Amino acid sequence: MKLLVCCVFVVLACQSTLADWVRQPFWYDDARRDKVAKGTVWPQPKSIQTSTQSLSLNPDSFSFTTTANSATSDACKDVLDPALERYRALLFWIPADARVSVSGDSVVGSLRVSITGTCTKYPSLDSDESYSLEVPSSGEATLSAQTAWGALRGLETFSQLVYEVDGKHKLNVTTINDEPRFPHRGVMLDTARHFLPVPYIKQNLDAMSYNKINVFHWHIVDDQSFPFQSKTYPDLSGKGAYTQDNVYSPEDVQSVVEYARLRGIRVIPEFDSPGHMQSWGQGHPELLTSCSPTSIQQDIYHLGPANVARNSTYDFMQRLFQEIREVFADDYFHLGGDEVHFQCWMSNDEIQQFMRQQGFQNTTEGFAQLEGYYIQRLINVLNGFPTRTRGIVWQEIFDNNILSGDFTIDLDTIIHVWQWNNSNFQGIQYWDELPLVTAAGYKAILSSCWYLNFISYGRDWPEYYACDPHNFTGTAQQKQLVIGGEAPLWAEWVDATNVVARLWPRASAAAERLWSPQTLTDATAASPRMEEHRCRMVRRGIRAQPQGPSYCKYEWN
Ligand code: CP6
Repeated sequence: MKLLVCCVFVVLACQSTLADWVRQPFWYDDARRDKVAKGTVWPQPKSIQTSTQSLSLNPDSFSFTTTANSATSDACKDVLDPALERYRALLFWIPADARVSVSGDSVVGSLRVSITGTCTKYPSLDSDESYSLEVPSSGEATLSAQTAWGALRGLETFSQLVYEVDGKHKLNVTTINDEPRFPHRGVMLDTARHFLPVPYIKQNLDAMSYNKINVFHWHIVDDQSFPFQSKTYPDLSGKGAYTQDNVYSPEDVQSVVEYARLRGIRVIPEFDSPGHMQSWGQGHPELLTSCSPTSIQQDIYHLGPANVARNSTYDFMQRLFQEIREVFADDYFHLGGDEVHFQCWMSNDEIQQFMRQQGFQNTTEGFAQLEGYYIQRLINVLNGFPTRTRGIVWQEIFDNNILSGDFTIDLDTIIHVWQWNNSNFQGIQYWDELPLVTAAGYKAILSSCWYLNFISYGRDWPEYYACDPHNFTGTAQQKQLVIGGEAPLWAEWVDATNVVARLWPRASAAAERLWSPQTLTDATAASPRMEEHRCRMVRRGIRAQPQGPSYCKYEWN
């Protein structure tokens, strides 16, 4: 009897939750979603006025024109011209044989692009991405930006305004003034747990540009493999890659960096050390610390974190980083610094002796100081480069400094906050960490709440959408130091078969949080627009997964 009551209870409880999850939203019917979400923009612009008056585009005669200012300078054209070509293809997706003539309709004949500032070869943390866009009821549409990067964002918005009605490309009379809330809006891909072929990286760069994401954080190597092919140290990938087909040659990296640049995306390399370096040890065991057999062994080779006691380690890193700096071209370099286990260092005589020399105690605090010492020496390497280069480090480096009571890391280093606290992981909550990091004067980027490698049943993007990098107590000056965030996709359970669907459209939730006004928080209101955005990505060849029951005309493509 008890069992029966229990079963009935479980069945009822499950039914109600299932019903909640699967319940059709009010816009389930595609015709109704069309009414509320057609031609909507993701991420939502800062300011947008849309009229119900609709205009048509004529694929045969529509033109892009450029105003004779910076837009016609070589530096701007370098980025703008290929972008106009890409957006022409994205604008007119209705197949020629399904198009209906727009003669007699009010038509937007052209989009005039104007760039009023100067253009730089690469996007950077302080690039201006603002733009304004005007689609008037007659005459030509205009897009104005300070830089080519702003023009790219405006072109993306313009392309999203266009929707299909009965074989015609339509858009409404609209005025937009837009700029991002945060300058650092990233996605992190891990190509060490599984190799990701270059075409998949490029497809994700396309998707990033559809979401106005401007940073590709490339976690390129880790314990499991070293796919970066170095000219200086060929054994790193020669012995540390899964196979010699699974490597990124200098040309591969260069082509990814160029593909990203043309989309206004920075590529920030991460070469994680002194932990997570097992694969480096395959070709260069001398870089790593030998753990004594009695210590907790990190792997079958009995090698632990970098041997930070040897000058030769720093010389090696200096030469390798120099090569990396040249091929990646960004002003920032992610040094890692996460998850270092101190037991191996503790067990090694050379390290012990070095610590005594440095005056570090044989305690957790002492090892925290040792790691800080190592990272600061790498930052000194970056500081010595001909082109100014700054470091990004995972939060442990900052936490270690607090622990050891001794701030040794340069203040222009960015602290990357990734931890959280729950029953599965005991770290610091980001709203407790960000006040400390920013009070100490460091810039911060947030990832803790955007771990896309976690999956669960149902619609999970509203959770990502709810997270805000300014969700902590602090002064305006402290808030200012939080420059944005990144959605990381750790790849233990991700490879080329599932990377796109796992990332999109879930990363879009973080993209809107990082671009749009802070007051835009209602996920229910955003749902039809999200589904429209997902369907648009599918239409453009990005196989983004659905976010609940819905209809997308292009899902069979
Ligand atoms: N690899 C590296 C990882 C992780 C980190 N660094 C990680 C930790 C916890 C989770 C997922 C990923 N796999 N190098 C932490 C920054 Cl849940």
